[in-house]
Amino acid sequence: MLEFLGKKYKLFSSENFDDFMKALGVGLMTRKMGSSLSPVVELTENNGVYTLKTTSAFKNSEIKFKLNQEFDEETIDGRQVKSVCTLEGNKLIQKQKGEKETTIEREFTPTEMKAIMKVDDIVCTRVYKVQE
Ligand code: ACD
Repeated sequence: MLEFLGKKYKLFSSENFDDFMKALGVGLMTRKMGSSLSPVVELTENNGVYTLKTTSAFKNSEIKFKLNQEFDEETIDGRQVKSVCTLEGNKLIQKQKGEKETTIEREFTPTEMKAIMKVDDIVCTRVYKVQE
């Protein structure tokens, strides 16, 4: 069992999230709200089905997927995309194909999770610390 499954990671620092959202066409009010939040991310697995939950005071999101299998996803900002997730060691790599292609790489350690999110030429880095 992967040691980071079932751990809750809370946002600690964030760089370029506003530019990332802007490139996706997210409006000003939602961007302001999105930037002010400290979401909690949790990845779990049951019989090969992974669940990635993101919770915050404003919006919650939950996606379920099998590794390497394309699935339909509605993103937090309401885009309809085709996503595929792969796991490379402790790194969950999510590729979303839609009007824009985005990649979210989440690297888990026992104490923190680092998400690198890319769209166009924008790179957004968010670091989350494990909640005890
Ligand atoms: C996180 C949030 C990851 C968000 C990644 C992609 C979403 C794209 C744009 C965000 C749009 C609106 C922002 C609103 C809320 C942000 C937090 C919501 C959490 C469910 O993993 O940190």
